[in-house]
Amino acid sequence: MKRSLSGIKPTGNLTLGNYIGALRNFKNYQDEYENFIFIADLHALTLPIEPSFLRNNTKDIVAFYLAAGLDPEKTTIFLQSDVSAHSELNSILINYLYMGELSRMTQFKDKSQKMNQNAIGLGLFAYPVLMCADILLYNADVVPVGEDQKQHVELCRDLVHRFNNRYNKELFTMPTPVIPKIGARIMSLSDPSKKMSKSDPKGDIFLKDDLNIIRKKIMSAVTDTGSDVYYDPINKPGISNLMMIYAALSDKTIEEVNEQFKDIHQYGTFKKIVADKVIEEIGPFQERYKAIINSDLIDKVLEEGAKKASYVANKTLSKVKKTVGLYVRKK
Ligand code: AQP
Repeated sequence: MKRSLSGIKPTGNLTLGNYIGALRNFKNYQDEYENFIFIADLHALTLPIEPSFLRNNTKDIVAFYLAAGLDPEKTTIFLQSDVSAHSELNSILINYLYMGELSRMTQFKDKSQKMNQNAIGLGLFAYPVLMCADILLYNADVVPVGEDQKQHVELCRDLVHRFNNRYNKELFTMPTPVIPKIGARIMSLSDPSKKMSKSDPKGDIFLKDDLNIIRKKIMSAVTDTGSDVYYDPINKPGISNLMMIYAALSDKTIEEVNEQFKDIHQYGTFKKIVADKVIEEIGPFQERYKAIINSDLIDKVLEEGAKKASYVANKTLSKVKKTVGLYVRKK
């Protein structure tokens, strides 16, 4: 059976962008693939973060995974920091990616340019190396991600070529990024030129927002001049973003949504339909989350997940160590 691997980093409150671009799709892989889904908590340390915030976000993500329909019997749900092989493979792979290619990563450029240039952590720069370790430890065939993570998976593909060629063996499986056709890049509701992002929350809808707040945020989303509702991301970015949200949550294509709204000539009416759709989906999701977040299910799932993930990851790590010439004692 082929493997799928994905994760979310607990850097903030999860947004509707994370839900549509990632979380909502994860359960689709658990019947077809051997599914590994983790919480990328080591990645969350790449920017300064309050410890209690990180801990709470981590618990939240486990509860969100379960509320989104991930079944621990079918999907291995685990914490990155529970599987030490991630850090160990990172220490090896860091020698096989180059500073030039890491400095060209869009996410690094975006995040680092907002920072004091003398205080950019090495971890932020080397973020894609750890992400390669995450993917390659499980020999993942597919990596479901939103648009912004595609570049990192492509860098990982370069690393696989380089590593396998250097040692003349197919040690690592070539991963393929899987980007949702609809909703791979949900934009901010207050500035549709910017991605909705949990660590830079402007115009975000959070998955834990009160439903009334969600409605208010959608009703006051920035729109464009005019009153017709059609998809045109260049000239109507605000309306197009709301259409994208609606399409993703209705499992419809943009063409179908264009057709559905062609006779609506009032943004207010359109926004109300979008708000109803978001609430129809997020309302029951929040109820499931509330039933899980204070139960002992979270620790049980993580404990079981750590065992299963470590077993697979340690096997790969051992092969890599032998391949690069590290001495591995017979057991
Ligand atoms: N706005 C978005 N639209 C669609 N997909 C999105 N994703 C993130 N934002 C959107 C997808 O969510 C998954 C988890 O992302 P991550 O936690 O690994 O970090 P990220 O990609 O950097 O997401 P954020 O929310 O912007 O986090 P911060 O602010 O911490 O960097 C990924 O599959 C991502 O593509």
